[in-house]
Amino acid sequence: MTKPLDGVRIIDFTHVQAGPACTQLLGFYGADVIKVERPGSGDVTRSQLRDLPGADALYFTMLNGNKRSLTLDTKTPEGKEVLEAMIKTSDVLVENFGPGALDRMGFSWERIQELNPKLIMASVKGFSEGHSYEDLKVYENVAQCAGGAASTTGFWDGPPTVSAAALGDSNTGMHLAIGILTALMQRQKTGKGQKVSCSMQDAVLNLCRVKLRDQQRLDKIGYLEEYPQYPHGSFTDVVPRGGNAGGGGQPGWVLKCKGWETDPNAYIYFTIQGHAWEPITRAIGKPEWAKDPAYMTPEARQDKIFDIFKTIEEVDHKVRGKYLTIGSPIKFSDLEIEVKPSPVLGEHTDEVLRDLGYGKEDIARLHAAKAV
Ligand code: CAO
Repeated sequence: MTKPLDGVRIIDFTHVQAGPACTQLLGFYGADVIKVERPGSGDVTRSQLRDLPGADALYFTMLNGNKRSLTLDTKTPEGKEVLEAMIKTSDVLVENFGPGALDRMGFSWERIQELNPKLIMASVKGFSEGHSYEDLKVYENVAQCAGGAASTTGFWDGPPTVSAAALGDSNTGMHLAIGILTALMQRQKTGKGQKVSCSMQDAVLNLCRVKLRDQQRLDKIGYLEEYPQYPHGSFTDVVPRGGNAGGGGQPGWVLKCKGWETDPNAYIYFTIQGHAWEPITRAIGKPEWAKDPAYMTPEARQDKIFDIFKTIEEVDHKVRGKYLTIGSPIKFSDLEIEVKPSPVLGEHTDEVLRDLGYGKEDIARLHAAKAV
């Protein structure tokens, strides 16, 4: 079956999570993703948090399916020569090295354009170009703090809290994938490649749009009526942590279900939408609240919201071998996505070199020079 990205060749110069999440997605959709890793060691996640001795860790396998693996030391002259050949014959180069690493390797954006003006170069960095922190290396949780997610997550009497969702890593990778696809579309019109970059801070901030909305409302009126702090608590000049509050027009909270004393996940997220109020009052045995002006509207209920939630909680609710991974979160009506396993380190080195036109002797020479 023809895949949408068939024929798109991607040099996958990524590691850890933010970059690999992006390129795996493009691999799901048919791109030929060639993961370039340092000989001998490879992506650090191959050996991080191993659950099977000698086998690539789940951290690696779950982010590097649908790729081929080439080992290449791009700091050796021979390795540079192979990378140059790849740049000349590829459509996209994706990287998430520390700032400046690619330039130090000898592959600045200017040099890449000389080698292949049609190439799209896509990068993830912690902070965007021109930012005072642009030179910093960044991991997930730093981005969650810098992008406003951590300070607005958690409970008001506790510290800022990071999310279990990879808002800094995989989220940035997803943003970058959109950027790459957009640049491929533009290239169809202009014939030219371009540089696409997404900072982890910006990608987190993009998901914290409503918190920025709240900050501006707070600056103006001094309170946020949908937060648990209203009307009894107090506000400072920054958006507070709202616990599990809905954050929109409908109040919501995490409520205990039957068995919560022993099951850490016996909880349900409960949202009271306006039109659902009347049936809720019947279900919780408080039909008189349906028409009571003190409970009828979200505004009237806000100062009693925790008593209401308490009433609801009293109600009863009900080697490697195979590994579990997550396929494409995006579904298509005309595309069947085949999820393939991640490659072992260097599995496709000779195959990729042959694709580039290297003969037997040349391949032997590169192995002897420890460039691959
Ligand atoms: N051949 C030769 N050298 C290679 C190589 C290869 N195949 N692959 C990597 N290297 C080199 C790089 O060129 C770099 O060399 P310098 O000495 O010139 O800097 C060196 O390996 C280290 O690369 P790095 O800075 O990317 O790695 P690190 O472990 O020190 O930092 C990370 C990791 C993630 C903090 C950093 O890469 C980073 O900030 N990336 C951008 C933001 C990002 O993506 N963060 C999310 C990571 S997921 O949580």
